[in-house]
Amino acid sequence: MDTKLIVDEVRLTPILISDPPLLNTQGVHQPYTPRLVVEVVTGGGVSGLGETYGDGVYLDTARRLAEALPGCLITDVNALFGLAAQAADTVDTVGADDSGVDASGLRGVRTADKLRLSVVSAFETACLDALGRTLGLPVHALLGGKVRDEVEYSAYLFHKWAGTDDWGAALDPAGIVAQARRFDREYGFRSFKLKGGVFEPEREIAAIRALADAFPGRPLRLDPNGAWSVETSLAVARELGDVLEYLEDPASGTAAMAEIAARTDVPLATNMCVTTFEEIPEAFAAGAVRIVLCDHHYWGGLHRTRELAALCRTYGVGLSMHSNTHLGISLAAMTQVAATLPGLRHACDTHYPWQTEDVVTPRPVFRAGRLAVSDAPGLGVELDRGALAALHRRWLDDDGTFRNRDDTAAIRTTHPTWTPRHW
Ligand code: GKR
Ligand code: MG
Repeated sequence: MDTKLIVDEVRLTPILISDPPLLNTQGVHQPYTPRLVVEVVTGGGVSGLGETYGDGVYLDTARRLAEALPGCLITDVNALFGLAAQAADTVDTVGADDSGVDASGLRGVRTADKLRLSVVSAFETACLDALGRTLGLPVHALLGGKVRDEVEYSAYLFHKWAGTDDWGAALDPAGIVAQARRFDREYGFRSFKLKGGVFEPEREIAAIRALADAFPGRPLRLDPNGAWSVETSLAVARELGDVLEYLEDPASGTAAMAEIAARTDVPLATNMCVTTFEEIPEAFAAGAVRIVLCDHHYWGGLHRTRELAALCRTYGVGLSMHSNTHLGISLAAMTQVAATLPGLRHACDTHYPWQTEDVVTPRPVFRAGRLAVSDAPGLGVELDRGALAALHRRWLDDDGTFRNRDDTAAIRTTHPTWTPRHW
């Protein structure tokens, strides 16, 4: 066996990255959010990179998987699912199967399965990066080849508090338009997504109207993460039907989404009610969504993203991408897989511009809202070991306050009686 294709060592580096005080239905982003950097090192001394959620429950499973991987082939990414299942059996996934919304992702209920898939995704990405570097091929070539040279991303607008960042507060429609103007000026994004469910719907409708006036004809999306009732969602759809590209997760659950879809022409998108293959049959049969927002982390990696894309094509459902707070390794993985997907008609989400710190160098640069698809070997990003060490040092020095993302705890440090709202 060629040792160049064999895993020699796996390095896991949990880090804390700074994050601005962005508001959502769960509260506010903490000043630091956990991520995990995975390095798979081959017998040939090549190192491949992956990135995923860094909360404690992910770390526990990742540690067991990292122990199991040496000796395995980097080509054998399908085996990761079995190895991860065995690894997960040995860890305590308490908190992984609660019935609430996932505090580290607002992506529907967190289950032990989704948690495991999110861990696998980083190992799969790292194996593909290592394989690409070994063979001198970009990851997109390992996925069948790119069908486009650039991937379009959308600006991700948030109501926010003033923080240590240089964006200032954005708490009303004028603040949201100012934020959008900066995204337009500095990144050239064409589409705008507003995170909703923060203020009463009237204020968020006014923000979208203000965006439509400021950027006539541009694609606009509003995503309240399921905070509205069916009737509220329909009222918002009536108000904004002429300007919305789509409404994202207006209400919670497939049944509510299906009822809304049956009563409005505004397309519905989701990253909350279709988050696993098991959820697809019911949602597609009910016509609950017109666009699925894939996230390679919780769908289980880049190959699974392509499997989801094939299903969506088969059923005439659109596909785009969801994102959470992430760094340049994940952005490179998103771009590589998006480059291989035919029929990607909606700009992908990314939180990346909100992140001032990164572990890759140089930082990716958006031009006209797009990222060029790298043809360099692997993911096409280089690890900045100094930055990685500094962000890991922050994680080591943390007393535990920020090692698990908890937006509700964060908002309660300022508003002790705050509870999630529904309209
Ligand atoms: O970062 O606050 C946030 C978002 O609300 C994120 O947690 C969601 O997962 O961006 C996400 C979404 O589209 O639902
Ligand atoms: Mg969403």
